[in-house]
Amino acid sequence: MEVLVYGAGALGSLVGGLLARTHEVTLVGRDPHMRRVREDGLRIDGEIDARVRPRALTDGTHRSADLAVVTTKAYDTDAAARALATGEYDAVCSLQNGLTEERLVAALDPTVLAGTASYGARFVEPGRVTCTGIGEVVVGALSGGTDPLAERVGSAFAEAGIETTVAADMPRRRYEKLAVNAGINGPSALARLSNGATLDGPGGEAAREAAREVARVARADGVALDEEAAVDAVERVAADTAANRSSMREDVAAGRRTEVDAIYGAATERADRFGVSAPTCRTVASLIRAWEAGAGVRPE
Ligand code: KPL
Repeated sequence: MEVLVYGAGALGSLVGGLLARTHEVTLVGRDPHMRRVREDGLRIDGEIDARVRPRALTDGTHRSADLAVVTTKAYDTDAAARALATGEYDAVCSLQNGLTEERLVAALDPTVLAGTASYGARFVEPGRVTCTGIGEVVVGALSGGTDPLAERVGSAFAEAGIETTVAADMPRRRYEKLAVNAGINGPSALARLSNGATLDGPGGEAAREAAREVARVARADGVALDEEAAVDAVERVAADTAANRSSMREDVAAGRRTEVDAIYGAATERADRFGVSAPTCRTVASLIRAWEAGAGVRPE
């Protein structure tokens, strides 16, 4: 299969690199990472050891492939969609944080599949990414049910040796992932703690409550996610990735913009839309946005 991976950050490089073991992969990202991949290939170390040679581009416009996988930061989704709209793809699959798929659907003709990825990835240096934890990629139809395209995409991931599930319940899984991100990312970034320590310490209360709020929003949106299941998911992911730093914790440590709007903004906007109260998500969002403003990385 020909695959274009749009967004060669840590996760995009890892997923693209793993796919490149079996498929024809084009990575789209920034220099100097892309230049190094072009010159010397991509090195994956940590839990997986591989050296692969995907194509590496800094411009993802006017391309075509069977599949485009979107792995940009959530706030770059519209830019990714604009670039992908100039090319031709049978399917587009998002592996991003936040509920970004609707934005892709609004901008693109090809079928947009929902996806989640729980592999741990850390960008080490240009041309090198570390797999910090074997997780799973889950793909499926955005509105749930079965879809032959999702089966095809799932087979392509599995052929490349990626742990893959093709799921018929993506609406629930997307909200569960949002609950996990709302539970772990903000509290871990504010407390400057690893995922495990965040849940185990005093911040664990806010983490669990944020997850419960997302579950209530999901139910108001007609998606069956109960509060206990959302809290279980947060606890499970925090335990599985105990030593890892969440992406928001990494963003704050590096003085970068965060995905606060895609995670907490999505949760609180939907809470408002459905008349559900989400005070914890709102407070965490406000504190992270205050940090962004103070650090000069908050967009106008
Ligand atoms: O997706 C994540 C992130 O860091 O962005 C995990 C590790 C699941 C924590 O929310």
